[in-house]
Amino acid sequence: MKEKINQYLAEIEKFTANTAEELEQFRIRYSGKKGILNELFADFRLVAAEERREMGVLLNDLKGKVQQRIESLREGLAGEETAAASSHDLTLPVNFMDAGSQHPLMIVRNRIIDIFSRIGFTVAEGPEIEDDWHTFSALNFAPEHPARDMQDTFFISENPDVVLRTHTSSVQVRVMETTKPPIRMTFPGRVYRNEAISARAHCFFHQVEGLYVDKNVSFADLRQTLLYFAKEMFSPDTRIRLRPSYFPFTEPSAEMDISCNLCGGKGCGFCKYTGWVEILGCGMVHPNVLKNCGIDPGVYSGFAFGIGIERITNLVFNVKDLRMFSENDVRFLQQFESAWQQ
Ligand code: 2NL
Repeated sequence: MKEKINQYLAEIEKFTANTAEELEQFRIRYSGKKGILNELFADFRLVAAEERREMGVLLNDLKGKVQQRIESLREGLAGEETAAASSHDLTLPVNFMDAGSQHPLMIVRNRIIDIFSRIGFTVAEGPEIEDDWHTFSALNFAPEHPARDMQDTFFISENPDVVLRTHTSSVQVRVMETTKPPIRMTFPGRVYRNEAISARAHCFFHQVEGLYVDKNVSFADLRQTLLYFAKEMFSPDTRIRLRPSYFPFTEPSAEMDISCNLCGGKGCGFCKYTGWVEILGCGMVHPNVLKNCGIDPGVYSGFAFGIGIERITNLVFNVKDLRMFSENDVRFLQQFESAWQQ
């Protein structure tokens, strides 16, 4: 019996449990109803009187060792379990935070503002909800001009003096009314037109307008400034062409084309085989507009231009459908993150 006990002691000392299940098997083997301890205590009754004392001590010691072993292994396993549940697994892949990206229209808008800021144009913004004076009358729109039609402009029906601005020129009027020239500024912002929404039209779009008012500002200044812009915006070998046009607020007025940046002016599907692509409208500020804003057209002259941001963005990024700009589909928006930054 002594021998057996020593064998068991060695086994207990060596035993380790990797799982709770293994530990339970061990417990049953020793402390179970038909386990080793009960078996030994049953045998103990048959032990001769002179050996009883010694055997009793050995048996009780074995029982204690079994108990200790089970307890210490149980603690170890529980410790591992809580460690697994609560501690961070440093080998797991990182959850990257989506950094977001600039909207393509804002990339282009900022680039336009930046190009003009390098030749001294500061930036001004103003209200999207305007009155008739700043939107139409001050800008030399005739009383019956079609732009004043409900079909083209969003009016507030209770008060037809309140409109959603159709261009950022209204901000220019506000600046001219309150600022003594020289004025050299760009005017970015959202503008509204009463259009049925399609791939090619939307009820709002974005503009950067520009204004330069000082003594002796000429059409040559207009042309050179816009040539600088075209070269900075597209490429140094870009050429420009000014075609006569009409706006109520400029005289003379022009439409500006750039040499097609896809085919270099040779003619391709994109420029409809003309070699030229229209990018903006411009002209010399009409004397009536200067007068309406409190600036003496006998002393000052100026040029102005209006750039449609969607149009330039379509040119640069080849976006086919205007609606994409306001749907906020991240699959669309994410494409512009790194493309064509400064
Ligand atoms: C276009 C054409 C243009 C202007 C905007 C302007 C503003 C004032 C006075 C005179 Cl306050 N002109 N702005 C001038 C010519 C053209 O925009 O097609 N824009 C998208």
